[in-house]
Amino acid sequence: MNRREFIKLSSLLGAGAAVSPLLLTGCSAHPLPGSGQVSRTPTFCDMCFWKCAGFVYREDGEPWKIHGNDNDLHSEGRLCTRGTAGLGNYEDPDRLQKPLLRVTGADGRQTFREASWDEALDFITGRMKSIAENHGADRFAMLNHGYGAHHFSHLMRAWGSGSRAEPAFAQCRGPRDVGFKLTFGEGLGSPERTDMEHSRCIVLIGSHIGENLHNGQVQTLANAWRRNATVITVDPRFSVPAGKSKYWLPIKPGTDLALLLAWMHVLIDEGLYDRDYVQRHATGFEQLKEHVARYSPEWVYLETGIQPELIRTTAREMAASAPATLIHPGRHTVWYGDDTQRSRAIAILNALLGSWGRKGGLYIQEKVRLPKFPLPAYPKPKSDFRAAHGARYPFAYKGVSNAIIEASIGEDAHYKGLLVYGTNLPMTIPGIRPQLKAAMDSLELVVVVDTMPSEITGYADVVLPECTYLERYDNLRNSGERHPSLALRMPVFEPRHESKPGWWIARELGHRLGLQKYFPWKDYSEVLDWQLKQVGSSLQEMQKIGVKNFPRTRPRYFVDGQPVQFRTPSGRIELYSQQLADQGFDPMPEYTRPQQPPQGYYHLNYGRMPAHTFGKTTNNALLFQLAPENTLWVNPLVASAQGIENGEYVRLANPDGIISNRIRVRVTERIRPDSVFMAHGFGHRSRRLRLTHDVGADDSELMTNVKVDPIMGGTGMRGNFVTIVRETA
Ligand SMILES: Nc1nc2c(c(=O)[nH]1)N[C@H]1C(S)=C(S)[C@@H](COP(=O)(O)OP(=O)(O)OC[C@H]3O[C@@H](n4cnc5c(=O)[nH]c(N)nc54)[C@H](O)[C@@H]3O)O[C@H]1N2
Ligand SMILES: Nc1nc2c(c(=O)[nH]1)N[C@H]1C(S)=C(S)[C@@H](COP(=O)(O)OP(=O)(O)OC[C@H]3O[C@@H](n4cnc5c(=O)[nH]c(N)nc54)[C@H](O)[C@@H]3O)O[C@H]1N2
Ligand code: SF4
Ligand SMILES: [Mo]
Repeated sequence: MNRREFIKLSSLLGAGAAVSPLLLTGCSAHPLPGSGQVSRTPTFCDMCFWKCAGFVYREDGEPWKIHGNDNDLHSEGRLCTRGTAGLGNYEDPDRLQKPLLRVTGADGRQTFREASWDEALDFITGRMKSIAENHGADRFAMLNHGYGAHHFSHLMRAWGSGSRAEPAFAQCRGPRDVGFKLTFGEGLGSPERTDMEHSRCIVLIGSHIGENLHNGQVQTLANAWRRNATVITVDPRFSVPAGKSKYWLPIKPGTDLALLLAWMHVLIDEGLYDRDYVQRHATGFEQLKEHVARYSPEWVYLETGIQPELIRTTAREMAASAPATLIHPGRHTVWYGDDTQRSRAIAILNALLGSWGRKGGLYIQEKVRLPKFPLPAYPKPKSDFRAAHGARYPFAYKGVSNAIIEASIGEDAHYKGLLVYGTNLPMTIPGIRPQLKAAMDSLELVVVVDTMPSEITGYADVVLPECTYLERYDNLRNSGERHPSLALRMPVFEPRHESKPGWWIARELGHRLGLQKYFPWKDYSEVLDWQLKQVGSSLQEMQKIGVKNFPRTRPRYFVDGQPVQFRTPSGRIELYSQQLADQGFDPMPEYTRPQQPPQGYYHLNYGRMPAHTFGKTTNNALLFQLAPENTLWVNPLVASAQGIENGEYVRLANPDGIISNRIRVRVTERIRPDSVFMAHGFGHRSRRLRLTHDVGADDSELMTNVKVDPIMGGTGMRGNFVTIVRETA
């Protein structure tokens, strides 16, 4: 067993004096800004996962600004605050600079020392080979997030590993996509196929768009408001979109499924559903009708706190605008453990309104048909991500990150090695810290590829510094969208320090593992140029324009009179799911009452703030200036009962005895008295993140009551309760 200590990142070498990072814009060396030679280089943004395209402008080679690309329909030529602050990531003085290797010092304490790339890569491939010989190549898994990960998934597949997982599934949109796949045979994609630009009625269930800043989505919602579309927001908190909505339904936390069933009840009871669409495309209507009969608005009122008349009025509003009515599927959908079923209910409601495949509802996405660079086929792995959870979670069609960590613990563990790319697991997977520590003790190799000294690096044997998105080529952006388009990410600057692009790291590892035939390029630009030439463009052209739009080849909506084949077993929309029934799950969503907070405790509610993406931008100097810390939203009734002042610092404690960092109170009517709210991504413990270290509180460490979705393994995060601890008390 390799007992590994968690390496406190303060012990990293080269810490140096705490310099305050310069703000970039306008701080370059020019005596007269504006007098130099201006050039621009295309990129697409990596500050979040929306991938807006833009240009980076330089003056005499010095960074100047990032601006949207007017040809980009993803972003309509506009970047959000985080996107324009991308240079702050590039210039961050706390970036990882050199490969680091775990060593045990003379005093017996473990620490990192700097290593050359050759030494670090040889060390990794040496261990990978011994794991492959002793156990099999399939026993090396990868946990990843972010676009650049594709270089490493290629490496893993070439090596014979089939186990990869990203938090985007079991910590984010997995339940939603599984629920929609079970119903319509397809998920939602990213960007989501929501046709808000044409919707006449939009229902947001906990989607706090406006705080959740996915660029194109915010713009289409704003346009819907301009067109006077009816917006109905269901949120226990008076969120930004709630404030602009015609109806705000301040629902009791965790009871959304009851409301969704009551809406179905009203649509069917009053004959307001799209009878023709349902007859033509769906199966199981009679069973659904019988199922929802007992969910009357009067009964559901007692669960949700939403008045029966308001439930009826909003259902009628939805029907009046259908099929241009969108019940938004949400994105971060791991809430209470019944999340696939809640997402199924959202899918079914969309089906009753006839909005899937219809203008103003959910459109049909289209990508560019971009040929893959010709390479030999991958070997078939001996096992894949399902080995991590076995027969549990039968509908997990992608890797379950938490299950992979659990399957890395102990001498008999399935996994023997782990590569972590671009995901800060201790803050990302709720309640995972004890398992992460235990996995570290068992695994023979832990490699972390990151740009920053995030908490996860403290668990590694080897830390590899990747350069930022502004210093590298990645694959072309080719997302399913309203309009097919390609976008280019290319190096604007040379990689700083000794950081390297992901494609280079993957190729170097591949060559050392004898996988040369999977990495025949010298530079990744060769791959992009080859692909672009297959679709009538070239790297040279894209380096000038950044984005190329292509015409659609298929209609965006169903065509009247033409039959539709859904990718479900029945070929129809499945209101009743035989697939779920066969696995012992409810074939139609059932409501169960959520756990209530114990006396003196509150629901721990959390979400996004516009200025940051999780914890990955909080150390960015430009964004830190805008929003240095998160705050704790507390209802005035709670504040006065506990004598808490607006602006004072408190801590939160959970029933398992975890106590948070300090967090500043914001007393506001916008939160219910049974809940408190904070933005996720703060309370970093890594001292090497010098700006953001110890600032604000971390929601994830308080999440020890994880509600696992038995259908697909998602980690429900909303069943956690906290009490407020005053510093002065
Ligand atoms: N408690 C709690 N947990 C959550 C959520 C929540 O709201 N609350 N939200 C969930 C959701 S919706 C999601 S999608 C996930 C997100 O989970 P993650 O994607 O893990 O999010 P971050 O914490 O921002 O971690 C990103 C990591 O990638 C690194 N990184 C940034 N850029 C690069 C790069 O170019 N290359 C490499 N190699 N690394 C890079 C950062 O330094 C950081 O370590 O979290 C989930 N977990
Ligand atoms: N600025 C910014 N934007 C982002 C991100 C970011 O990090 N920063 N991350 C992106 C990612 S990966 C994701 S997944 C999305 C997530 O964004 P969304 O999918 O929109 O949001 P959630 O985090 O699920 O939901 C947060 C909202 O749910 C409400 N809520 C809490 N409990 C309940 C409940 O029981 N019922 C109902 N109806 N509502 C409830 C909260 O009050 C809050 O308003 O945001 C994306 N956009
Ligand atoms: S929404 Fe903002 S942060 Fe996300 S990709 Fe677009 S510009 Fe970048
Ligand atoms: Mo997410």
